[in-house]
Amino acid sequence: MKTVITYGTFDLFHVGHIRLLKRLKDMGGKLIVGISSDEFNSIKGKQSFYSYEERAEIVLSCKYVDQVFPEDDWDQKRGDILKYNASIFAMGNDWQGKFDDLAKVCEVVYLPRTDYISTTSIKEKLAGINSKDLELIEKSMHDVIEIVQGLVRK
Ligand code: C2G
Repeated sequence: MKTVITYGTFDLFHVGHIRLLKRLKDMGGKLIVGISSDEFNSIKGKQSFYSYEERAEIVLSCKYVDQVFPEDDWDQKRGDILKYNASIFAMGNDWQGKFDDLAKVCEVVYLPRTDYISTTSIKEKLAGINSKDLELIEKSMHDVIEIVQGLVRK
């Protein structure tokens, strides 16, 4: 039985997350997951729909997951690996190469992502708008604000 450790926000839990967690569970037998805290998400530039507590409860309810804990910063992984005696650190391959330094303390594995789904794409579909259109709208709004402010100053 090997302990596998992974990290993520896991917001709007979807099949991409589940398929990764299943593969990780199959790799070692025991799977522990660092769930990004709301504060750490801010550092990552992410605004999750669900709170840390809700995301942790959802991921822990997944049959492939044995334990969850908070991920509060980029630099805790090495300590966590030693603390939980993890043999394998694994992430989806959108992180390919980013954590190779952890090979000093455990095996590092990157697995193929499930390509067609992401939390961002879910949010965009539900909002009925894509990120490019949203950027255009936001830029137009900033332009209008500048024009109005110019008029007010005259
Ligand atoms: N993932 C996946 N397939 C998807 C979406 C995500 O395999 N369609 C994987 C990611 O590669 C990651 C994990 O699911 O390994 C969690 O993804 P996110 O919740 O987006 O987490 P992220 O923002 O990548 O945070 O310190 C590491 C960070 O906390 C990772």
